[in-house]
Amino acid sequence: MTEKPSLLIIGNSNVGKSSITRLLLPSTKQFKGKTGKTPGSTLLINPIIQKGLPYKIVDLPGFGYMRHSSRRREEHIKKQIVIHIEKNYTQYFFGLVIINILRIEDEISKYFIQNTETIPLSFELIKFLKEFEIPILVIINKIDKVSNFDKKRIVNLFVECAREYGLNLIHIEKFQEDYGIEVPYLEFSALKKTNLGKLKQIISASLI
Ligand SMILES: Nc1nc2c(ncn2[C@@H]2O[C@H](COP(=O)(O)OP(=O)(O)O)[C@@H](O)[C@H]2O)c(=O)[nH]1
Ligand SMILES: [Mg+2]
Repeated sequence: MTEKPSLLIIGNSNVGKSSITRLLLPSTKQFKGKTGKTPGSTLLINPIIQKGLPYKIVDLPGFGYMRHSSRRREEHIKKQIVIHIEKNYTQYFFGLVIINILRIEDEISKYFIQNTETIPLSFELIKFLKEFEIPILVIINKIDKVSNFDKKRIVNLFVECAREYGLNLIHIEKFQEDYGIEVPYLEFSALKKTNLGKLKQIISASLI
């Protein structure tokens, strides 16, 4: 029997990884949302396997994942993520990079506007995953927390800034290529289940 392929769910702490995982599971009874927690500085990789779910879910912290952790610890975790992906990239059929819409402006301001030598960590992560040819979808989560006007403004800022780093982010509805320079994004709310049907459809389509 062949093993189930894995779905990667990756993003900083508090962006909604566990909430999104829960929405994808046929049964949420045993799921307490404890994946991706990293006690000490060891990256805990604990795939979720369920009957009726045709893939495993692996939840990993992003590249700059905690508000209260030291720079050193963050670097250490980042190294472990890199090693894990280098070793295991073939098991991943798809990756969801989760971003909190409320964090975008801060990140861009810190890493792009104030210091043009650095790269926003989300873009670094996306580029890293692209190198391994893991098809990815960027999920811009928590859109229920902003007005429609702000949503458009922030998403535009995100897309334009990504372009400065050679990343072509494109709305999922306009996305066509499987592998290319383009990376699709989906506006999402785990709270309101906005675009959940779309997300499930995209994941299923990439399983075949
Ligand atoms: N308003 C809102 N809150 C959300 C959304 N997704 C997650 N949250 C909340 O954000 C917090 C962190 O979510 P969680 O799934 O634990 O994030 P994780 O640390 O990435 O696993 C929780 O309080 C969630 O209820 C969303 O789409 N909208
Ligand atoms: Mg979590």
